[in-house]
Formats: sequence, C-alpha cells, structure tokens
Amino acid sequence: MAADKSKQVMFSGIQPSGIFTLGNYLGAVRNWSVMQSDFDSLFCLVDLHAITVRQDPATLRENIMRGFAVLMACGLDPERCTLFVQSHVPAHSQLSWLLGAYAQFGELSRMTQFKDKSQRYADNINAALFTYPVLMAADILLYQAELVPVGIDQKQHVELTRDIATRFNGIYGDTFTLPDVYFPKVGAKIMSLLDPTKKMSKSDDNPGSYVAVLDEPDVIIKKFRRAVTDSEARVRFSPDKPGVSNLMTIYAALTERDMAAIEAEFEGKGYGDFKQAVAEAVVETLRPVRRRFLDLMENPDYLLECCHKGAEKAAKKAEPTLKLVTERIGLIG
Ligand code: AQP
Repeated sequence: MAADKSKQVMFSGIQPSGIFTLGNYLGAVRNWSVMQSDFDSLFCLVDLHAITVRQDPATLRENIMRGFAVLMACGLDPERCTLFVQSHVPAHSQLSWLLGAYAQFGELSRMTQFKDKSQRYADNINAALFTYPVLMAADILLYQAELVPVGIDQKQHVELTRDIATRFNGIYGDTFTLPDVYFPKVGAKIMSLLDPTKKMSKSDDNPGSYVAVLDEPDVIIKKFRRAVTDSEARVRFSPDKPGVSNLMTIYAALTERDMAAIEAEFEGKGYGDFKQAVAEAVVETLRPVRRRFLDLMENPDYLLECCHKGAEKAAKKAEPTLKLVTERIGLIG
C-alpha cells in the first residue's frame, strides 16, 4: 500500500512548540536523520497536535516555520524523505475521525500523557487533548508505517495505535500494517538537568532544566554547569545517581562511548571537568545545526516551497489507505 514498495515505511512526528530540546534531538530527530535513507521515511510537524494546548495564532505560525527549518537543519533532507506539515494533508484529520469510532473511552482515559497534560492545563481539558492518541494513530496508520522511531514517552501511544489497528483489522480484514516502535539504544529518555527524575521537556517552566537545540554555546555551557549532580564527586553510572547518569547518557549518545569508557575517562576528576566535557560535546554537535537553521531562515520562500512539496508527496501516499478504510467501513465514494 505504501508508494515505495522496495523499502519499509517509517513515520514519526514532532510538535511545533517553539523549542526543540536536546531530548527531542537525541530521542527522536537525530535518529530520523540517520535512518531516513534506509526507509521510505515520512516526518511530520504535527501542528494539529500542538493546538490541544492553547496557542497564540501569530506565535504558532512562526513556530511552524521555525520548526520546519530546525528539522531541515538537523539533517532531514526533503529529497531523501517526505517532510511535511500535518494540517497540509487533510487525510490525517479524516482518518482520525474514522478511527475515533474504533478507540475506546477507557483506553484513552489510561494514557499517561493525557493524565499529565490534563493536570498541567487544568483550565483547558479539551476533547482534542483526550483524542490526541487517535490522531497519532491516524498519522501512523495512514502510511502503513512499519517503524515509528520515538522517545520512550511515546511508547504507550504506539501501543494504542497497534490496538486500534488490530481491532479494525479484526472487524474488516487486513487493512492496516501493525507498526513497531523504535527507540535509540542511548538517549530514549533524556532527563531534566535540574530534576533528573523528570523527563527533559520543552514546556518546563524553568529553561535551565533543558537545553534547546538553538541555544547559544555560552548558554549551553552555563546550563550544564548548573545541572544537578550529587555529593559523591565520582562519575559513575547508577540508578542512585540520576543526575550524573543523565549527563553520562548525553555524553554517551554524542561520543558513542560506553559507560565504562566514560567512567574511566573521568576517573579521579571532579564534576567540573566532566560537566565541561559534556557541555562541549553538546555545543559542537549543535553548532552546525544552529548555523544551518539561521541560513534556512534567511530564505522563507524556499522553506515554504519545501513544505508544500512535502505535503503533496505525503497526500499521494496517504490516498490509498484512506480510500480503503472508507470502503471497508461502508461509506460510498
Ligand atoms: N526528554 C526526552 N528524551 C528523549 N526523547 C524525547 N522526546 C521528547 N522528549 C524527550 C521525543 O521527541 C519526539 C517529539 O516529541 P513531541 O514534540 O511530539 O512532544 P513531547 O514528547 O511531549 O515532548 P516534550 O518536549 O515533553 O513536549 P511537551 O513539554 O510539550 O510535553 C517524540 O518522539 C518524543 O518521544
């Protein structure tokens, strides 16, 4: 059903929330960039997901363009993958509505992200926040994706996608491919620099808790200097040292060293040297991303052209599944 039959289909998405964090980068976007040519890859800036939290229209517009530029700056190449904005392909919303009839209230109520976000945004627990996972299922199933590379926090949503697809296939016969989730070996859950028991999150009120992909080098160095560690003053990977272990994870993901090698490298050295080394590795990784981003933002016409071409490609790939689903359900064409 996918357009390019010679390769497996891979799909993933990210919200245009203004800031992309080092967590988004290591948990998701960097791997998308590395894997894009090995698959028939689709990557989507999920603006319809972003409106489940109240957005200022002018800021949202700007964040969508900036988000698209950051994805390209991180290495997503519109010639090698299908890179697009979710709302430009109406089939996502159409399939989401149809799939809503095959998702149960009980299973949606159990989604951790819904529980977290309805606490955080208690004055705006809207229906779309609740049905967010159904739209995510539509995003994935629309392209018959076999692989969904995400951070660990999205595992539950991919499992629900499989449950919805299995239910639909059980009623109407084979319609959807069941997607597998893919996590990076290191970096699937980067923790907050200030509270390493919490996920690094762009909506954290304290910007010191996250590194943004576009942070300036001196800001990054300062944030790592202030990162929470412990009083043992020994670089060691252990569950009872969440702060140090998180920094080691970041360093491991960027330098491709294992934990034993990192422990050996910093044997007898204090946390000051260690934090400096981690910060420098992050700065050097993000420096070219920032440079490419600034270049791309100089050329909004080119960005828009890439957006529209990506949407055209995605819409073509989406068409057969939407047609099949409407037929299976019994709607007339
Ligand atoms: N801390 C993280 N470590 C590893 N992976 C992460 N991801 C997010 N945070 C981390 C992965 O990034 C991809 C895109 O995420 P998203 O923008 O759709 O939203 P999110 O998961 O809700 O990310 P945030 O930063 O935590 O946003 P807010 O603060 O708005 O809730 C996903 O693959 C995600 O797993």
